[in-house]
Amino acid sequence: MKSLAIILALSVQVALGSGYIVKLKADKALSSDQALSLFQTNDVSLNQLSIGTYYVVNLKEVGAAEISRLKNDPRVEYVVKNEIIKIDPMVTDPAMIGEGEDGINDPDFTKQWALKNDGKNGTKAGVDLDALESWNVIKGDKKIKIAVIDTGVDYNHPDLKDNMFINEAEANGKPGVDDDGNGFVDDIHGYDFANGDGDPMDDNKHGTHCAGIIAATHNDLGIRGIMKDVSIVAVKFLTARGGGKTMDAVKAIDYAVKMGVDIMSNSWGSPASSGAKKGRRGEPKFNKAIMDAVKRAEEAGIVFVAAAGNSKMDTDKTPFSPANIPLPNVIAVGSIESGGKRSSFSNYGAQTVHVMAPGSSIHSTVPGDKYASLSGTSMAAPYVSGIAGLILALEPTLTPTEVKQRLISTSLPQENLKSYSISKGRVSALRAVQNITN
Ligand SMILES: [Ca+2]
Ligand SMILES: [Ca+2]
Ligand SMILES: [Ca+2]
Repeated sequence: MKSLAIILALSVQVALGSGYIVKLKADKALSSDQALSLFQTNDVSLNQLSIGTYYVVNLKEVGAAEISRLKNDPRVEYVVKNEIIKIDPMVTDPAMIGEGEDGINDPDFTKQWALKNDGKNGTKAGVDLDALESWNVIKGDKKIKIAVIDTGVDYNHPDLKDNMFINEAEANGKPGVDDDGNGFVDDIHGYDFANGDGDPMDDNKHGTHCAGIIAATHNDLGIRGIMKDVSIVAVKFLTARGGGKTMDAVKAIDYAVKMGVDIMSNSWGSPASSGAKKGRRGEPKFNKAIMDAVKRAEEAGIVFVAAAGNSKMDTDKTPFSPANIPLPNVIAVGSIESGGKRSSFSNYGAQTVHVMAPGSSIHSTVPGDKYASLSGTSMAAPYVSGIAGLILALEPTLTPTEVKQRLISTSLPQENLKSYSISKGRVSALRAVQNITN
């Protein structure tokens, strides 16, 4: 089954290319005659989302004159590339092993320097999220829903299954039937927009790794998530190879809004300028379809956490999307390593990266009852999503802007990190939940 899914995903990408997204001004779809006259091809797909009506023109090459004709049509709001967005994780050496921790049974907890750094094996004691101390204040809440928007999640993983969101109407309903009437068939744990079905099983490993960072169960297996209690909604739009189409990302965000999540955790992205047409004044730097979707999340009061990217670049100069979309609910996360320095791969930005969190040699869950260490801002982002979850578990009425401000103002200032983010330091779960700002 798994190899079949991979082959299908690949063939779809090759056959369709990425094409163009055309957003209509009206919320109503065109008749088939109208659509044919507008697009002059039948190779289009309609997406009616809460944020409007979108068509994807599935042609690899659309000429400049054709784009211009579409843009100038009075029915069209905008035309943007349905570009492929990617993840960029880096596999590293096995995680360092430290001493055991009293009262903690998860055997690999000692590899989780991000939660408790004992200073062994070249790490620096105390460079961690103060997780143990924060759990004395709050351990999370099952009511907090976090969408992991990624390659899917292995919802059967023994260290994850207890913290997966369950859509009860679908879990107790009929296969092939949209039992809760939300427009998505059989979405028990979330949805798969890469393959268009209700099964967001992870066929990569990236999404399962991110989910474990937030939500691995505190038990006698493997590792611990930064939250003991939480509900993970698996929203897949990235394929087995870790790439995904812009339109599918938009659909994924729209679905997560519909499901009423509190936080979206986004460990993906691309340089923002690639979506813009070069040399044109007034052209948006960010893909407008993605911006619309994030704006919808903002209007729904949802925190949108995003990885700052792994290109060692200053995002004040080279913006990264979606992390640097200028909306108040967006939190851009850079990465630090276990010695307390910026991870060598991490993007940074004194004005555009909000906070820094552990992202190097992070041990977490991967599909098939396994664990692995990965590095990237992809790993730092879910730690911040989880801390945002702890904050909201304790203070559920905070707005996304307040959660973001809390994460920035309670970060521990660090001389060697001060030029890399607005926070000038690194996040601490304890300081965040106790609102310690000194
Ligand atoms: Ca459903
Ligand atoms: Ca069903
Ligand atoms: Ca565990």
